Amino acid sequence: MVTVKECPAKTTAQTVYSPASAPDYVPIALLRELQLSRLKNIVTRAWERVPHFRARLDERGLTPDRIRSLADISLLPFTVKTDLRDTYPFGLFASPMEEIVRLHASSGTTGKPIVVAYTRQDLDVWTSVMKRAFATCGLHSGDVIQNAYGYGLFTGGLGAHYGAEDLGATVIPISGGNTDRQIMVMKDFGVTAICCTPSYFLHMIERAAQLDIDIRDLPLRVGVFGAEPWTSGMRDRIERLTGIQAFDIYGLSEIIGPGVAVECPCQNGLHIFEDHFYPEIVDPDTGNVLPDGEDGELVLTTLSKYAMPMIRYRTRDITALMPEPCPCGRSLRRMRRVGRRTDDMMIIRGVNVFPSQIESALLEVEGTLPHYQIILTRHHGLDQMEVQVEVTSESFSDKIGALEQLNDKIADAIEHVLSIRVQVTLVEPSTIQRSEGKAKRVIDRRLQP
Ligand code: DLL
Repeated sequence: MVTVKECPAKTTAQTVYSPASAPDYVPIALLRELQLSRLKNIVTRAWERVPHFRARLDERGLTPDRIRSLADISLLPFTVKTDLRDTYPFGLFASPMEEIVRLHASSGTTGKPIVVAYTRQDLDVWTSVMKRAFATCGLHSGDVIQNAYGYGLFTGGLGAHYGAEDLGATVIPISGGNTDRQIMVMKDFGVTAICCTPSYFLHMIERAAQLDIDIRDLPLRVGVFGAEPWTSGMRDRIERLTGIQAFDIYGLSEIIGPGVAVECPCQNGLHIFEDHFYPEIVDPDTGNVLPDGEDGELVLTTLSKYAMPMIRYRTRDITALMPEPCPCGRSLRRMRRVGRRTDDMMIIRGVNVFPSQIESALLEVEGTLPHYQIILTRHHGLDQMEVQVEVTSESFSDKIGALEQLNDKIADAIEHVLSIRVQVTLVEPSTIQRSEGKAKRVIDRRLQP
């Protein structure tokens, strides 16, 4: 055990930290030691029990005892989404079915889902990281948490549920959907925190206004939003409209579900629960490990997952590690918020475009709601992009000239970000379909006849 100075934001007392009693504040040397011993264990477990992983190591002439330092992780092969598809449904499991107590699945865009498994111990780890995540957002027993992430095969609902219960908070397991009931519950049950996708919360804000309810008058003070990319501009908008503090939470089914990383009150990057998930950033094209601070693809290794260890999983999420200490005092490294995925990049007239860039541009323009959709089509072999943007009812009732001006303003804002002019179409309020979970930002009509 090591004695270190407590974060000034908390108390000025001297405190003793250990991985068991205060994992978020554990001294870095101790954390690295813990990570290495867990890494060795997990690689051995995967090698002994998962034929797919063993074959990959054999191809490279590697055995688990070759892992002597954390840097040696770069010797290990990557795991990619197709590895999960190719071994569907249970091929990557490292535990017998008698020890697996839960399955979840992520729908995926094509064909069969990805199936993920948990032992009792894995569920305990998941609960503990989610509990830590909620505590990081300033929640505690006495808070009333409305959990509007979907319950079911999606990991959001149950993942948040058990973490919130373990925290001692009162959980309302409302799941997604039925927005009027969500608002009634939020108001009548004295809800202090809400969990859902940021796009769904935006829809709740809008619906509350239609019902003449001002969220600022309610006891709601915290939002724990994730499962999809959202910009810091969107956060500002949400906080301004509701008076709550909006935190970003990140995770993915293949690794555990929600609870891989979360923002602290500094709201500058997400602390990764590094005692369970080892992060690397790689160049998406070459797979080479990139230095801290550089943007690249996040690769995660589960350090304590029994049922389905994931070694160097390529998340396709683009971010960077922020090695500088955080003023909150947590020793866990941070990653920048995830705004892009390697696979949601569109190439329009030779320019790389991500949906989050469109969102940032729209948030700069008054008179629009951040409800938008990108329609991709192909004319004579060239990709075309149309951005449909909902305007507020006040703007919509304006004269045609004012709407044309707004259209130009939006096209200018997008051009400023992308350096190309795209077609902008203003649509009436409530025309773009609202999602109760992850928003569908891009409609791809390029392959339609
Ligand atoms: O979305 C788990 C989750 C539930 C996270 C609730 C947070 C809150 P999947 O359905 O497997 O799992 O989708 C994982 O969603 O690889 C990212 O591309 C994206 N994603 C998740 N959280 C964020 C976030 C859950 N905070 C995929 N910011 C990931 C940006 C996110 N993207």
